[in-house]
Amino acid sequence: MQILVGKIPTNNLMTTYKKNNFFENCSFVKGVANIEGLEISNVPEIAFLGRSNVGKSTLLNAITKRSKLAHTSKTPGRTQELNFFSIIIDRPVMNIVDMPGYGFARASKKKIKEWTDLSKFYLQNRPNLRRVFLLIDSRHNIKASDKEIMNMLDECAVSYQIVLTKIDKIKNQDDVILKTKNSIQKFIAVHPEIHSTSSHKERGLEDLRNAISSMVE
Ligand SMILES: Nc1nc2c(ncn2[C@@H]2O[C@H](COP(=O)(O)OP(=O)(O)OP(=O)(O)O)[C@@H](O)[C@H]2O)c(=O)[nH]1
Ligand SMILES: [Mg+2]
Repeated sequence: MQILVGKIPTNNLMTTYKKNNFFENCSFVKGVANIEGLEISNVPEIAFLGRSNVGKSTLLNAITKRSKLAHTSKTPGRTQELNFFSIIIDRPVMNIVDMPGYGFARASKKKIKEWTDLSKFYLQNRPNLRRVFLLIDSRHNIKASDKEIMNMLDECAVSYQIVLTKIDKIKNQDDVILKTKNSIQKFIAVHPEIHSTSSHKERGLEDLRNAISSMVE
């Protein structure tokens, strides 16, 4: 599909993109429910990954300032496909993928296996995937299921970065950041800088926008 194909922009173009409200040019492209539905793309891509209900879809809406772009829900298991979004400024310049969450115990075993297999295949076979933003609920710290994913990303050398979410819910942000820093030390492909964000209170979003948009430079 042509919409997912484009060239990597130069720095000059990037400056133009920033002026043009980069993230506000984001639109939904398609939901992919199985491996056959994945299309090859050479557009720089980033993905939001994390446990169910951690706030992936809400964060996408917050960074794009589009409250209804991705569907969100109080109940875990809202995003059930790999949802592809594209930033188009004359042509596609970046893909953003909102992934289904893991660790959602109430879905059927069959559904969980389908999402896990699709997500794993996607993460392991995506040459244009520049970075995975791995979201961690700041109240819960990094859990065994997150570590499993981090080990897998390490093994297939996919660059990833931790984004703490819902920091409006915690009192001691510095403690949480320190604890998270300690827990990621033995991992390999993880970016050392940790983002801490609140979509609801619009905290940490500009830094995250900068980190994401730097992926196209
Ligand atoms: N307090 C607070 N709540 C948040 C924040 N971000 C998201 N939430 C809430 O967390 C819940 C889950 O948000 P979603 O964005 O749907 O989570 P998700 O990670 O996409 O979940 P799945 O699609 O099920 O994997 C919703 O009730 C959101 O309102 C935040 O910054 N602060
Ligand atoms: Mg979601």
